[in-house]
Order: sequence, then C-alpha cells, then structure tokens
Amino acid sequence: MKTQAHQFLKHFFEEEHKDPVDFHNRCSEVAAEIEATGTYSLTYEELNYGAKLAWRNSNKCIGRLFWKTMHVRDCRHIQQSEEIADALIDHIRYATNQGKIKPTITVFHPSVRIWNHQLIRYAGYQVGETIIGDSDSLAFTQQCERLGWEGKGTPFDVLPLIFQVGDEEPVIVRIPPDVVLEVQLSHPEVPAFTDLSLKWYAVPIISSMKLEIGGIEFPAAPFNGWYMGTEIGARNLADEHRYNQLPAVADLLQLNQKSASSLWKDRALVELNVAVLHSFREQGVSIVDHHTAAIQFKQFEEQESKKGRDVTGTWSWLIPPMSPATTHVFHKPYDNTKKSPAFLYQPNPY
Ligand code: HEM
Ligand code: NRG
Repeated sequence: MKTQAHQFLKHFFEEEHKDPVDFHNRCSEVAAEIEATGTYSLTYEELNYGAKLAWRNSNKCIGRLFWKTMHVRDCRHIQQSEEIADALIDHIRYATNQGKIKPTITVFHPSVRIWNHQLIRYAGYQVGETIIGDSDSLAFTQQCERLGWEGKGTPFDVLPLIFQVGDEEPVIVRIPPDVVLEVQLSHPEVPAFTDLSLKWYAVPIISSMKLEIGGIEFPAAPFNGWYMGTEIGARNLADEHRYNQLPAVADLLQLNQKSASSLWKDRALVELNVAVLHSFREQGVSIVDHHTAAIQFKQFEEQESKKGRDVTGTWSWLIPPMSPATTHVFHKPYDNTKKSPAFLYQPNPY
C-alpha cells in the first residue's frame, strides 16, 4: 500500500504542479499513518483528483473528454443506513438535474457495498418460458423479492436499492418515483412508434464497480455521466437476449423480415436509434449520438497527447455497436494497458 500511495501522491502533486516540499511532507505523513493503522485516509483534494483520474483511465469509456468536470461527493464519513439511502437518492436527484445531467460520483466508506448494478434499472422476471423486463436483472430482481420487494410485473419496473454495511444485513429501500426521470420513446417521422410503449431511464449510474485510488479501495462509489444513444437503441432495447425490439420495430415499418438480405434488422436498428436520440432531445434530457461522442473522444486523445500523456483504450468497447467504421476509433489500434486510479470489477455480493 505504501508503494501505491507513494505513486499516486507523486502523480497528483506533479500533475497539479504542487510544491515538492508539501509532497515530501505528505508522503511521510501517509507512511506513518500506514505504519500505525495499516491504512491511510485521502484528503478531499486527493479523492477529488483521484476519482477524476479513474475516469480518465477508464479504457472502455468513450466519454472521457469531460473527465475534469465531474462532481465528486465525499460520503466517506457516513455509515448509518438512513444516511446512505438519503445520499444515494440525493445522487440521483443531483445528477439528473431535471434532464441536464451532471457527471457525478459519490464515494462511500470502504465498508459500504451496493448490490445494484446501476442505481436505476428495470426488473426482469422469468414467467414460464418467457422473460418480462430486463433479462440482465433476473438474479438481482430475485434478491429484491427475497428481501420482501414485489414489483408490478411490467417490463419497466424500477428496482429498489439494496446496500450493506460490513457484514450487517442488507438494507432495501424504494426509490421515490418522482426522482426517477424516464423518457418515453417517439419517432420524429413515424407517429405509430409510440404504440410500442417503449421508454428508458435518463441516467446510467453504475454502482457495482470498485474505485481504487493510491491503494485504497472503495467498493461503493456510484458514478454517472449521460447515455450514448446506442447503449439504449443498439443494445438494451435491441439485443435478442434483452428487450429484443427489432422485430416489433420492423413490423411497424413494414419491412420484409423473411429475407435477411433486405437488411430489415439494420433498418429497424437505425430507426430505433433515431427515436432514442429524438426523444431524449425533445424531453430535454442529455444524450450524445455515437458520431459526436467519437469526435469528442478524438478531442480527448489530442488533449492528452498535448499534455504528453498516452491514451489507453479497449478497442472492442470503444467502437460503437452501430456503424463503427464511420468513426475514427474503428480505424486505429488502442493500447489496453491498465492504469491506476481505476474503476475495477468486483464479484457480486449475492
Ligand atoms: C463505459 C460513455 C461518463 C466510466 C462506457 C461506455 C460508454 C460510455 C458508451 C460503454 C458502455 C457499454 O458498452 O456498456 C460515456 C458517456 C459519458 C460517460 C457518454 C458521459 C459523460 C462516464 C463517467 C465515468 C465513466 C462519469 C466514471 C467516472 C466508465 C467505465 C466504463 C464506461 C468505468 C466501463 C464500464 C464497464 O466495464 O462495464 N462509457 N461515459 N464514464 N465508462 Fe463512460
Ligand atoms: N451500457 C450501460 C451503461 C454503461 C455505462 N455508460 C455510461 N456511463 N454512459 C447501459 O445501461 O446501457 N456513464 O457513466 O455515463
């Protein structure tokens, strides 16, 4: 931990052009704290910068141009369930900001663990042979039911929050419906599109990843930006094992589904994605299309190169799932070296 702390502090003091004397003092202080207690505590300034660096280092993320603008909420001091629940709900409210989404992270005490994959997500139910709702949420939905929650059984039931402090019993809380902003999908040229009754929530808030800064691990540090349209239109609603909506969209557009070479899937995919971008825009909710996101990512690469830093990336995640070859990302290789601070996967707690 001493080595990791030292490396992080060096990085932080250098990048922020801080006084080398302060750096040496801080290193001695941290070394002594680790010696005495086995761990150390980051200052707010270090946490704030470290969380932003973890975003900047996220190889799979195309949204990294905005890494410096994230709002970092320090909730390391709270350990009471009521306060944790309030902090989570405040995160949703603050980040949603009536649709003008603010990139936000809330860092909890290392003893806290959130069971949800995202703070807002739809339930999935196995009903005989079929699945209602989001198949990605089947196991978590069962945990919710085990803890006494009962959903309405629609394809879009917002799941409750479940979190845990240390090895205490998990706590389950309902999210007040008025803090969950959702976008009903419509198509700019196809009025009948609303017959599909599709919608999605406004803010993706990943809550299952661990934040690591200077050797300290925060298992609960939910973060969010805004959606890239394809995440919803080309994956969540389109994947066969998720909401599988391409056949329904193709029906609506009267496309020939008998022949794969009519490209009905591709045409349905485009119109579904047009509907996602149109609806978010019209309802005043931040979203980015994949072409604009790729251009912003190019700016990020140029900005980093000017600062003398190399950009690492995971090509297979950075390319958008639609028309990838229309973006510059497709046409170059990325070095997938992992840096610290970082967001890391961790095993499910259930
Ligand atoms: C992944 C976009 C903000 C960290 C992704 C992905 C997209 C994306 C499209 C791939 C997701 C997938 O294929 O499932 C954006 C956009 C943002 C944004 C448009 C708008 C501001 C953030 C923020 C953070 C972040 C604020 C953290 C502070 C990550 C990480 C992943 C990721 C860790 C990988 C997730 C995983 O492995 O499952 N992002 N992102 N992103 N992003 Fe971002
Ligand atoms: N694909 C997932 C969300 C992954 C993260 N995407 C972001 N992150 N845009 C989905 O729910 O579709 N973010 O922090 O903005």
